[in-house]
Amino acid sequence: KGFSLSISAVSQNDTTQEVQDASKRALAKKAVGLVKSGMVVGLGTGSTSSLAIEELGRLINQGKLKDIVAVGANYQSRVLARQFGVKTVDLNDVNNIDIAFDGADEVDFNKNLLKGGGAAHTMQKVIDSMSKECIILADQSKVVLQLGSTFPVPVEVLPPAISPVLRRLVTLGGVPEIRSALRKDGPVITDLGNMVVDVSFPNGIQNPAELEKSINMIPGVVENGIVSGVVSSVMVAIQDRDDVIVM
Ligand code: ABF
Repeated sequence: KGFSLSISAVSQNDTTQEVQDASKRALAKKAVGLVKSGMVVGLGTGSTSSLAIEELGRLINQGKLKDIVAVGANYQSRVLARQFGVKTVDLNDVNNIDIAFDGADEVDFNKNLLKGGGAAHTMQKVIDSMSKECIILADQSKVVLQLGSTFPVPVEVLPPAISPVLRRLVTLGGVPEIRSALRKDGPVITDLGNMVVDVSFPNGIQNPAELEKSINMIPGVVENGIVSGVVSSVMVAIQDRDDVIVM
């Protein structure tokens, strides 16, 4: 995640991981089967989206898909796209996106998402929300009854506004923690140059759409990881049955 350019799913050895990887790959293949020649494709981040990028490249290189251009949510997805032969353009060079593939940290049964584990949720939300069709790729461990059950809400914040934003997040019932970088003595800095605050809500998130708006109303907040009312369908890989369910 983050700035790593490797597809972490492919480098693991243990059997559980291999089964999980195989089901993620099957999911990616099924999703990319929805792409048609001439489409503008939005590329999300994370291990499952990375497999979708790889699969898209495979179909392009085999000549099964033609005239595809893609827009990537962050450096990771853009670099991977080039690596696998998918042509990328700047988001500002396209008027619309036909289909976008993205991952999530949590998905509820109303197709609301919690994103931002990879600190790329701001641009992911821009791409996902401008796509005619936004497809989320998830494994069954991501499906929850209520958002916030297993992950805090990531909030991207302008660094000079960090203290007032932290105070306002507390007034919303949150417990904020600045995300720090692994192997570095300092905060995570996003592709956009901002900090990330992970906010847990001990009383639960009853209304994701309302909380999404309330957090984004705080001056100094760039974007938060709740995504409501954007997703067209969620494709969930069911490992035990080697199957995919579409929500
Ligand atoms: C991104 O990648 C994020 O919003 C989410 O944090 C993560 C999901 O990654 P994975 O597919 O590896 O679980 O889409």
